[in-house]
Amino acid sequence: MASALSNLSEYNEGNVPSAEKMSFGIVVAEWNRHITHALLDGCVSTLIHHGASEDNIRVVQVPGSFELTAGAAALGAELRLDAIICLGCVIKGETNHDEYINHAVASGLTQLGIQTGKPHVFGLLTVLNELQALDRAGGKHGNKGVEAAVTAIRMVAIRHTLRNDVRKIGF
Ligand code: RBF
Repeated sequence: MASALSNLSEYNEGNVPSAEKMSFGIVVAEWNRHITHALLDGCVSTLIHHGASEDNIRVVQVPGSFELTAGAAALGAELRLDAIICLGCVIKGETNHDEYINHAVASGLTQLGIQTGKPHVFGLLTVLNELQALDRAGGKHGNKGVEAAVTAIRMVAIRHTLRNDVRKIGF
């Protein structure tokens, strides 16, 4: 298993563009709050570490992970944001609820990304138990909120680069 071999949150800082002029929305689920708020802390501190201003980060809380897509759509409709990051934690139980929620969020965020042309980052832990979640929310596998922040910054920078390239070419 790749994630057992490395802590993916130990990224190369030099490869991350400046987030100074970028704006971000973060939608965070309240279910498994002790996990999701650890993701949130990692995410916000990483955005700020890379130059984002607190004024350009808007956080919205939704009841559960299933509501992440609707929360992202509402946030994107109200504010001009460069990227939206969704954070949640779905823990497998005795039933298949986790599969329905996880698939709904994955496909909802994919659709929003395509419809809006803006990055919608999937920061949803889809774990078998609480320990796996803790390992990924500041534990031995790093903090997936940090990785979500880096992904958002990189995707916004890619869009900026593409836009500038197209202008230069003259399309
Ligand atoms: N939301 C989560 O974010 N994480 C969970 O682990 C989680 N487990 C759930 C288990 C069941 C059986 C149900 C019905 C809901 C669960 N939810 C969970 C809440 C879900 O994301 C959503 O908020 C509610 O279903 C209301 O739409």
